[in-house]
Amino acid sequence: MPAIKFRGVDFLEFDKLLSEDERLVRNTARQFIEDNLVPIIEECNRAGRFPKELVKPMADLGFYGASLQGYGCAGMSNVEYGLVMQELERGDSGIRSFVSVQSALVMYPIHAFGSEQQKQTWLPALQKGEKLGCFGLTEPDFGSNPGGMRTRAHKSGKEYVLNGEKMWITSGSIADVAIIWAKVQDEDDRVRGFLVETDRPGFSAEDIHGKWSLRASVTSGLSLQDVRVPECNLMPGTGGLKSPLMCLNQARYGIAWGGVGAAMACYDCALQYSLLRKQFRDQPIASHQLIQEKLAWMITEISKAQLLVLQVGRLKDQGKAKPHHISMAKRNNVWMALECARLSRDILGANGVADDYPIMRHMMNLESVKTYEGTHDIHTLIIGQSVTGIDAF
Ligand code: TGC
Ligand code: FAD
Repeated sequence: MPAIKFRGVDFLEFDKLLSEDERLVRNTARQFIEDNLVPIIEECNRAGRFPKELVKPMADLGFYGASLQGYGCAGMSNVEYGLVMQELERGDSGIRSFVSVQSALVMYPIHAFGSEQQKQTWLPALQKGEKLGCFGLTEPDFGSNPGGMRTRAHKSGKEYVLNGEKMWITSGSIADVAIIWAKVQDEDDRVRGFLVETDRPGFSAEDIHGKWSLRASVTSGLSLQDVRVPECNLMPGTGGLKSPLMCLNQARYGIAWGGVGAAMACYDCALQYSLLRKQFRDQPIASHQLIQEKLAWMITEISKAQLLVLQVGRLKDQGKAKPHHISMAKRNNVWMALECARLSRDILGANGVADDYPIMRHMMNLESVKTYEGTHDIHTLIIGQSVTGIDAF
């Protein structure tokens, strides 16, 4: 079977809805992934290795904090940023995860809630990839319900002392700075965000091994035991659970675009394979109605998902996107991508389970993407709350 090379997916003339700048950004990211990630990703996935060598080249293309203004950031529109996320996840969800965390969960909160000194210290270095960050919200006993967190901070002179455990933290052990969400005892347990340099005494990060998903991404548990930070490490604009949830809006939006990328990769591979693979009377399997039904389902869902996330992106660019809009896009597009991965795997038969093709890797990755940043069911409840006004969590 000849090697299958991605050709792009555009059934409904979606490209015509994009501006020239948007297409340029998308094509640049697409070429980067084709040249730099595609040749190494299967080896990284097998070895459980994060391709750190791509950190700097991605910084040079302006991928980190791409939609932020100032501090060396690229100042892209939300649609342009989304198209970058789509292309990164077309390569691998783990790489998109890394960029999502660095951008939406580390640089965004510093930009939105940080002091001017914090912004000057961290944003240019994070943008250049000279420093890496992670986002610690989830705890061993509090995932969907982060409001229950046990991590606490209390004031001691001109310092805060932090204690707690964070779990399932992307980039945890490679980060220079961790955004740690903690309840502040001196403020009636109000949730606040702290910048914690990871070389501070009492801070440790241990990688989670044995993942069948996002193998090219680092995932760690964090432990904070009497970690002391100066009071200027508190992000002054944070206050309440709303602050970390605002960061999640940014990351969930990128994931919704990423789902389209992973689905495109699977669909295009399955389509090309079905035209090459022959069974019965020397006919390509694409000639069978049952194969065509799968392809028709996928191209329909991918086309709908493209339009959904573009509309959410346009609303976001106008400052009108609401959290429940983003929930709809994340929930639908990740589910759609996982279904496309399963159908595509089926079309490839036995070859579908081998890593000569990207499909099984995408399928395994998407199991995490369906769970993190709010599970599929939590997003169902967010949409349900929005339309009924009733909280069913
Ligand atoms: P609730 O009482 O509803 O809300 C508390 C306050 O927050 C406000 N709010 C939001 N604000 C901005 N954006 C949103 N999306 C918001 N959702 C709620 C809300 O209005 C309220 O404000 P105020 O002013 O009244 O205080 O909070 P709740 O405790 O009932 O929880 C609501 C729920 C379940 C939706 C929320 O907890 C939730 O989203 N849970 C899911 C947790 C989650 O997504 N965790 C993600 C961790 S990070 C991660 O997974 C990174 S993966 C990274 C990668 O590798 O890509
Ligand atoms: P739980 O909350 O225990 O949920 C288990 C099941 O119960 C789910 O099906 C859920 O939908 C369901 N459920 C829960 N509550 C309800 C309800 N009220 N009604 C109906 N069903 C419900 N977190 C971070 O903070 N930072 C990171 O960088 C990060 N990276 C991650 C990377 C990976 C690879 C993974 C897998 C996770 C990561 N997470 C991160 C954690 C992620 O956000 C959580 O896993 C997610 O929020 C779900 O929490 P949980 O796993 O504890 O599941």
